[in-house]
Order: sequence, then structure tokens, then C-alpha cells
Amino acid sequence: MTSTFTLINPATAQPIREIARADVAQTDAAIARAVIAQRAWGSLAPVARADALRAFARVVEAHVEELAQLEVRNSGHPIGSARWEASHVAQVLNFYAGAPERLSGQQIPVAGGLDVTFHEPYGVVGIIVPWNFPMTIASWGFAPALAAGNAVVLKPAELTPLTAIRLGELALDAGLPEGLFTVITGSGSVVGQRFVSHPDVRKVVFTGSTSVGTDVAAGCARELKPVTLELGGKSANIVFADADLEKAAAAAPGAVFDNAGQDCCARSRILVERSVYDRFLELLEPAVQAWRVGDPADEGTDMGPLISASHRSTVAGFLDGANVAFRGAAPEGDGFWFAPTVVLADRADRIAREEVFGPVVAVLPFDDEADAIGLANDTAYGLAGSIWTENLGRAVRVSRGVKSGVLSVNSHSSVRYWTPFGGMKASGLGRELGPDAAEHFTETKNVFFATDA
Ligand code: TXE
Repeated sequence: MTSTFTLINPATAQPIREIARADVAQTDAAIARAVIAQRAWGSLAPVARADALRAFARVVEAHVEELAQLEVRNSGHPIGSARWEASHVAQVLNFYAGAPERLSGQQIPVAGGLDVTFHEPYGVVGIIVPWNFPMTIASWGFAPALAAGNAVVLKPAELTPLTAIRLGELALDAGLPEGLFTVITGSGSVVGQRFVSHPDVRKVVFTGSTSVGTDVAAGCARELKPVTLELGGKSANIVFADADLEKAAAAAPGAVFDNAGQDCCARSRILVERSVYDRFLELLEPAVQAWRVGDPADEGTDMGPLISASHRSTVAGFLDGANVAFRGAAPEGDGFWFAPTVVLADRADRIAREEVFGPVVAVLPFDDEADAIGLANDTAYGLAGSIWTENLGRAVRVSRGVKSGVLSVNSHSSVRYWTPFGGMKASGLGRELGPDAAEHFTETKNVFFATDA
């Protein structure tokens, strides 16, 4: 029996639409169709798969505005960000459209014959997507998985399925075969768990909370199924006294308040060398005040609302007893608004250790380079981070010393589809994007051909 769930526009708190909640039988039926579609897709000429993905990219490009508007309504993303995200999906598809013809194996010298390796697709790949970046995170899984010859079943988050549903339709419009890329809406405990337990889903890609990711990995282990995990973060933005402080302070709000802080890469701890701590806070305050929170449909908006009422209460709970230094502004009234907030924290404080996933940043002082590295690493997580310094040797030493998968020096960039992305420690397992992502959706087969007469 199919039930539904109601989507809410986070900027207005008004209902948008009812969405079907798939059950196990419907999930199994989609997986069965994917198995059939994959057989044909996997045996296509590489150039044919490449052409099909380029056609998909072109159709997405032609629908950037529609996809962006859907994301504004469903997720509250500012329109400028939502357009970037929709274009990014097309770029990711175009990039991995180059992969089918580049999935070269090796020829290994063996006496008496010819030894070669092949990159075989897994078959059906299950992708479980969170609500914070519904389109982009989906594409990081489905584009390289399809390029490598797999079929994909994809479950968007319950709160934000609209752009994924539309991408599934656009794939069909672009000519991708029926059943090859199926978007299944439903709950994580039913549809997501079925991806984990179903024997025909041969790899799972999960992005979400560390606790659910750990369960997903345990379930995949029982099935001996590979899994890629992109989980939480508590990334450090390290500002040394020798940095360009004006530039570091001006960039800091974007690094943590982008997408209302609902970003696994959010630099939610700012670590500042003690000798410039006061000066940095003086520079940070006007930058936070200038961060524009408001209607996501407005071109000038930097940050929209939080995703839901319950998430807003969770974020607000982090401010209980916190030493708030200053806050930006946010609209009043309906919608799940939350003003950007800067907190002065001690190392043991909850706000300095747990992922808030909201527009709240903890600022902490440090004493020297060794202390900065130690403090940056004093977390269960290890996803992203930034280092601000004008000293090249220090930039190299600290970037090698911080245990995170994605770091940037004198900038906050984390995601470029042609460079690898992923976390260490409790932030994940495996890497997405970059030149090798399509290969991660294959397993290596070695074949020896005897040539002795
Ligand atoms: O994540 P969940 P939620 C963190 C962030 C956030 C918290 C909770 O702190 O406040 O997690 O978010 C599916 N088997 N991050 O509840 O539950 C679920 O349907 C299989 C950080 O949204 O992990 C959704 O599609 N799948 C993170 C997806 O997993 C299951 C991004 C993520 O849901 C499942 C998101 C199950 N048993 C949240 N249970 C980041 N750092 O980027 C749920 N799902």
C-alpha cells in the first residue's frame, strides 16, 4: 500500500505537494527493471554511453531555470545558488560522459600469454541522498555510475525530492532507456534499507548523518557490498596571525553560512591565532552583518531559511548556554528562519565539537602552529578545512598535518567536479568526483589468454 508525505516550502511553511512513499514491493520492482536495463546499457559501445550522457547533460542544461526554481521552493536555496547547482549537474554529466572511452584496463607482462584487466560495472547501484544539496549530491553518484555501465536506483531525502524526480524524467526525455535511472521516493528505513539488503544492488552510495551512514555500512558489510559514505563534518577555518586578515574575515561568513550552514563542508569552527583574535572578531562582525538572509527567490539573497521547523529547533538548541558574540539579521514570520550566529567557545563545549548543520559558527583561539593542527584534529570528523597564512612553508605543513579529505589554502573552495571529494575519520569512506570516480563504480577483472601453441 502506498502512502504519501507532504512537502513544505521552508521559506513560507506552506505545503507544496504530496509525494508517494514507495514500499518494499515497489522498490524491488524498480530494482528488477534496473537489472534488465543494465544488461543492455553495460554492453553498449562506450561511445554510445558517452553520447547518451551528453544528451542527458544537454536536456538538463535546457532546464536549469526550472530545476533551480524547484529547488528554491522545495529546499529554500537562494536562486543564485540553485542555478549554480542545476548547471553543476549538467557539468558533472558532461565530465563523466568522457569516462566510458577512458575506462582503460592494464596489460600486465606474463610469460606464455597476454594478461589484461577490464573495469566491469557492478550492475545496479543504489544512491541515498540527503536534503541539503538534493541535485548536486545526486549527480555525483548517478553520473559516474551510469558512465561506468551501471543502472542506478536513487532515493532522494523525504524533505527534498522534487529536483531528483524531475531529473529522472529528464533522463527519459533525453533518451536514456526506461529503468536505467529510477528515482524512488520514500523513507530511508524502507527504500534506503532495501538498497542495502537487496542482493541485486551491488554498490551503495550514501550521503547523510554519521549515525545512519554507520548502519548503512554495517548492512552493506553483511551483504559484502561496497559502500561510499559522505557523512558529517566539523571543519576548521584556521587563521594565522600572518594571514591577510581582511580577506580571511570577509570570506568567513560564506564558508559557514552558505546554504544556512547545512553543508557537510561548513567551516563551523574558526580557529584564530591568539595575537590577532580580537582584531579578527572586529573584522568578522561587519562581514556577518552584511550577510543577507531573506527570500530565496530574491536575486540578492545570500542565505534562505533552514530546511524544517524541527531542524530549526535542533539548531536553536545548540545556543542554550552558548556565549554569543554577535548575530546577523533574519526575517520574522513564517518560514524556518535563523539568524547567522557567532559564538565564542571553549574547546570542550558542545558547540565546538558537534555538527550543528545550521548558521552557527564557534570561534576559538590557538597559540601556535602545533596547537592549531592539534585543535583542528580534535574532532571525530575530517571532511574539509581552510588555512589562511602568507607563509608558504606553513601552508604546506598545516595542510599535510590536518586530517581532512578536502582542504583549501587562502580560500574556502571544496567542491570541483574534476577533483576528488570526501572525508577522513567519521566524515566518510571513499571518494567521489575527480578523475577516478567512474572507476570506483567498477570492479577489476583480470583475464589471462594463453598464447602457447
Ligand atoms: O540525515 P539522515 P537527516 C546530518 C546533519 C543533520 C542530521 C540529520 O547534522 O541535521 O544529519 O539529517 C536516508 N537506511 N547530515 O535526518 O537520516 C534518508 O531518507 C538507509 C549531515 O536528513 O542520515 C535520507 O535520504 N537510508 C550530512 C538520507 O538517508 C536511510 C547531510 C540521509 O538521512 C536510513 C545530511 C536507513 N536506515 C544530514 N535512514 C552532511 N554532512 O552532508 C535514513 N536514510
